[in-house]
Amino acid sequence: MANTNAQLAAVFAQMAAVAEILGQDRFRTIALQRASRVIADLPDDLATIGPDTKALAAIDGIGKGTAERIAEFLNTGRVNDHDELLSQIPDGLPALLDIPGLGPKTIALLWNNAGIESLDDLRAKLEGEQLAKLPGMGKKKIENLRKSIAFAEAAADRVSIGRALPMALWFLGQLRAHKSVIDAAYAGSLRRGRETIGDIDLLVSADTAKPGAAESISDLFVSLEPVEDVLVKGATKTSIRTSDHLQADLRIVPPESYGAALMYFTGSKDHNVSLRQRAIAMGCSLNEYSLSRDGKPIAGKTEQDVYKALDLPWIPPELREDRGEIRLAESDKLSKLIEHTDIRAELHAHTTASDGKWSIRDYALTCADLGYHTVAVTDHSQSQPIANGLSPERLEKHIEAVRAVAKDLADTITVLAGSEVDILADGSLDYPNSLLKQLDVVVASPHHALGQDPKKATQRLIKAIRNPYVTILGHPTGRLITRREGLSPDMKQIIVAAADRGIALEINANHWRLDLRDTHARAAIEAGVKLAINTDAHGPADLGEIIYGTLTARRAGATANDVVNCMTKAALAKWIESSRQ
Ligand code: DGT
Ligand code: CA
Ligand code: CA
Ligand code: ZN
Repeated sequence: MANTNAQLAAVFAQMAAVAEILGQDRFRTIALQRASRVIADLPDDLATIGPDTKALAAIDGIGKGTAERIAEFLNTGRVNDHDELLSQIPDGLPALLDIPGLGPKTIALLWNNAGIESLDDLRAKLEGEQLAKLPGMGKKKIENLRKSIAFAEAAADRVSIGRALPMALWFLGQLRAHKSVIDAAYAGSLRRGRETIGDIDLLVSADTAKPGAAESISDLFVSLEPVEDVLVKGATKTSIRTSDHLQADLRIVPPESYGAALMYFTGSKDHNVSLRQRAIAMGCSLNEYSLSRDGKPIAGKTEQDVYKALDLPWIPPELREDRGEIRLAESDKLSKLIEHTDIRAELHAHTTASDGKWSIRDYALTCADLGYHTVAVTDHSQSQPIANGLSPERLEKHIEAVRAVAKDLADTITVLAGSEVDILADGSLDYPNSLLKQLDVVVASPHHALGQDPKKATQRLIKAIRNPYVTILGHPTGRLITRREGLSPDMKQIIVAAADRGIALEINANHWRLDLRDTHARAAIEAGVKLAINTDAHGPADLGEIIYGTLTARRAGATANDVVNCMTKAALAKWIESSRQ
């Protein structure tokens, strides 16, 4: 299974949190947190290395103790120390760690001083006055906690696309290996590229008339290792839940219905309803088996066939939300959407100078290998001490280091000196203009005070946009999908300010962020504002997140022309220059 690393990273993170709740030695907590981060960032799957303590301890950043626990996990699926820690706190307490803004210290306080042992306890006590009297709690914090719980509950039954897509691809790989499977695909919200996914919809084409064929495919499906519960198992539909709480539906259809079924199960429901009405108006009927006239199927093998029979061009799944795409398709006005292979530049990434895991040079060379012509080095600014943000003095040295690499690699790739400058709570930037002036690219992003009220947040971001040296507004809301709501500025005003200044708004491609979100990106494009799609990479593996950014951009209807990262080298240089005032 491809997510052993993620599972182990979560185990270590939870050990760190529980140790902190228990008030254990701070160094133990820090070591466990570090182990969690190292494991999460490993390029190779630990399961492929196997439970060999020596080989594990040879990995950079993994000590003997961590190696032993990893081996234990690979052997038994559990870590003894983890169970031991959990046994010392009430069963309901770890769930509190999932509430955004609620950390181990506060949880310890709530447990020790207010007897809170579960989310239900917390919810009940939040109704009363008592919690506000605890040291460090206060009215404002209580109010934020209430909001966080509501947000976490609303998000609870959906997962990030970054979790669902790798799992879906893994399932498809297994299913395609079955001899009766002719074709297989994922459908549903995942295929439409939504930022969160309710469940994974898988579709298989097989000779369903052949006795036992469909049954043998569903037998294989339910026997796969990640499957924990089988919810439904029938002739054509099987539903399962994985051990990490993802739900997946598998449907098996004959080849002549594969296109119609793919269309139907890709949705969205509203898009389907509109298409069905169109079919009826044409004297036909449309369902998951086929498009039919007088009860006789006329199309169904491929999606293209069905759309064509409906007198429409094929509509990309990301647009199938019934937001006017059918009208555009009718008049042949669908534009060619951006593809991740159109990306030619990365303009937001971190190196070892702040909290990244690679050198300036490795970053640039990895991007050159991907065919990029330009990269910007944008390490954190001074107000981000946790991320090892650069003081003005360190930034000046860092600029020199970037310039040296740039000179060295001039024939290979253009390396620009930049910074991810923190937007402070009042909208001022974390470096003086005299320093920003020396940079080629300034990505200005909010990182803290993300609970600010919308009006303040709007003023804050507009003030940052108006700084004459800003090139890109980075992850504008600071949200973390299913974890943190982030700022809720008036996006219309932000877009007007960005258009006015000629800067780009970022779609941060990291699957936890996808910030700007699809609808805001669409509004930006309509206002003529350029988008930047950046991965915010901290190491080589992160560059792959670009797919989530381009999916979001496609949902916004973006073409390559809307995105600065798709410009030619010369055009990008010119645009960056023109974005300065
Ligand atoms: P999700 O799973 O909540 O992220 O969103 P979807 O869109 O994947 O929804 P899901 O899994 O319930 O169903 C997959 C697709 O199947 C959906 O996008 C459209 C189609 N579908 C499901 N139920 C209906 C229905 O009652 N009517 C129509 N027209 N289509 C449906
Ligand atoms: Ca679904
Ligand atoms: Ca479903
Ligand atoms: Zn960043």
